[in-house]
Amino acid sequence: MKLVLVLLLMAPVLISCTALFQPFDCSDIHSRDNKSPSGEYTIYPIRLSSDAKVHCDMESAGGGWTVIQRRIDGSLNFYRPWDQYRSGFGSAAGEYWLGLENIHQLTHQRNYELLVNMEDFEGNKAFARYSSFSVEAEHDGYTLHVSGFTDGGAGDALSYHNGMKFSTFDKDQDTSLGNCAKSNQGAFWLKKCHFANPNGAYLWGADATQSHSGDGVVWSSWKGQDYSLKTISMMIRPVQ
Ligand SMILES: [Ca+2]
Repeated sequence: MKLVLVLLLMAPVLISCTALFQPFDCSDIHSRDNKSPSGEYTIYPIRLSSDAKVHCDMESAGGGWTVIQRRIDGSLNFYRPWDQYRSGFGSAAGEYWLGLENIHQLTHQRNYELLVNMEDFEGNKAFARYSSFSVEAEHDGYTLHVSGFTDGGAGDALSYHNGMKFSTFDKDQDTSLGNCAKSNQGAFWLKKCHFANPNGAYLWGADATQSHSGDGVVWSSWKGQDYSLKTISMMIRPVQ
């Protein structure tokens, strides 16, 4: 009887402890319970002030990855203006972009590695991994820093973009005379213009006519500029 009473008295404490768990990223969720499945979780990248729904990949290379960008079926239009790339769009259950501000907040507070998983329409899979990934603040144009490439068959299409500011069709911060985001239907750390266009138009595989070169969901070091991938996701995890 006494035990029951003690348990009853402790219940609110136990419940509040559970409620107070506010993971910074998916690695916190994975560290707390390494049997947590891949799926949708809530994280708190700007500490307690705001939350974000994300997909956590708990399987790739040991798990604990926070997915910052996800294309799986072409159901979501990624051709969007600056304010949406800044705040994020889509749904963690499907396709989404986490948002530059959240990505900056995460990578500003911890040191991250980056994994890019991708798949073509023939069922082939490949990845590219980078030992260091961070994004500067908005007043620095959300400049990308990426280095330490490891090849998982996809090749290195991202190092070219290192040091670039982020561009959307309504905010041209690329180094081309034209507007790369407009001419390639994308939004990315565009240069002159790109070797990778993960936020490009969903164009369903190979384009034999090459009439939309570079406009698709492109990772050129794997499939070239005229192949639009079936899936691609960019995910980050803290490094020790
Ligand atoms: Ca330009």
